[in-house]
Amino acid sequence: MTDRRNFLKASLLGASASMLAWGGKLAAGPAARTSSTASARVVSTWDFGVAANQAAWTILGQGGHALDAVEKGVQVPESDLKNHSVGKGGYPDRDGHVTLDASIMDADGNCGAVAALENIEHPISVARRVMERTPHVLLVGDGALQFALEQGFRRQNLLTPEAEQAWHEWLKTEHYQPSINSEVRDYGKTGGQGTGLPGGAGNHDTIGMLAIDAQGRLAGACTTSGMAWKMRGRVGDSPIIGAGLYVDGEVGGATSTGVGEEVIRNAGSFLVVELMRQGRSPQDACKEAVLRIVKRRPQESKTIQVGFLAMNRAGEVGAYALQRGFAYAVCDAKKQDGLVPVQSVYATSYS
Ligand code: SD4
Repeated sequence: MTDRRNFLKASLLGASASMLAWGGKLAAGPAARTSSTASARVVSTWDFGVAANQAAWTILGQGGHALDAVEKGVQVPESDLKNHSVGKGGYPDRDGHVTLDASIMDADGNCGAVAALENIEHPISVARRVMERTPHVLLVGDGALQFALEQGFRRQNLLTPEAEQAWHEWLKTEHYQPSINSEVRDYGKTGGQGTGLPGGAGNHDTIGMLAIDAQGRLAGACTTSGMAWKMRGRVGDSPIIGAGLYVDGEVGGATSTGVGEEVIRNAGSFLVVELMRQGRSPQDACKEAVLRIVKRRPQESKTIQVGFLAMNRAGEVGAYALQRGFAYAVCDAKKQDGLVPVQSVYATSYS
């Protein structure tokens, strides 16, 4: 109960909110679960995860499957034109193409992903079709688009006038510098930079979501348009199973956000899950994975953001980041709009 009270406090995101992991176990262990939704929970990255979680909860709250919940949840930012780089409305690569990466995974090792997919609003749903209707795990580029169209997805232009204008601004400098916490630039009070500089603020967003349903089934999803102004053909961590997302029903799940190259280098989400398998708490496991990035790239790690979010099979949640300003959203039967600030290696505030 103490943990629960601490969480509720933290979720208010007041100036003094302590940066806690949500350590409360769910009502019943996986073996003893009933179909009560008291044992369901969904978590996701960044402030915009709150709305995504609530969409996921429309499924979890009715005893639905975690896999359906994460797919439905992350479709919210994929369709949000204000979110400049998950799905539609995302900022393009340096040649003006909006290219999307997404992955989805369940507790039994079933997974599917798409990378560098263009002109489809919901890459997460295409990823799920790859998982369920092909013998493969990852489809990329034109092949992914061809598959999506065959599956009945509608082809559409994802480059909004606003994103196109931002791209033209960027072309004036063509400076590629991922900016820290651009994900929350529109949420200035919680750590966004909001500088509006070309090549600076607003050049990456990702949502990673993990859910456990009333029957103790875990699933995860991750979707993004990756780093804005990236090279054509660049693929980040989000569609790479083990990097941007990993789920193992015996242990738990993990997902990541930030500069994907550093996550791929360390097989980040797989590492977090393996550390939890060895007995680490979700928070400790995320911290260790972040510290690996620092160890490998001590200088660069000061200038970029990477955050991990994890949930074990008991429903305990933890996260850790390189820089301040990362937060995760939590939704369960008791509270639908939790938002928890995350501890970081570096204390510099980028707000
Ligand atoms: C990528 N990890 O493509 C993604 C970007 C991201 O928050 O997470 N931004 O590297």
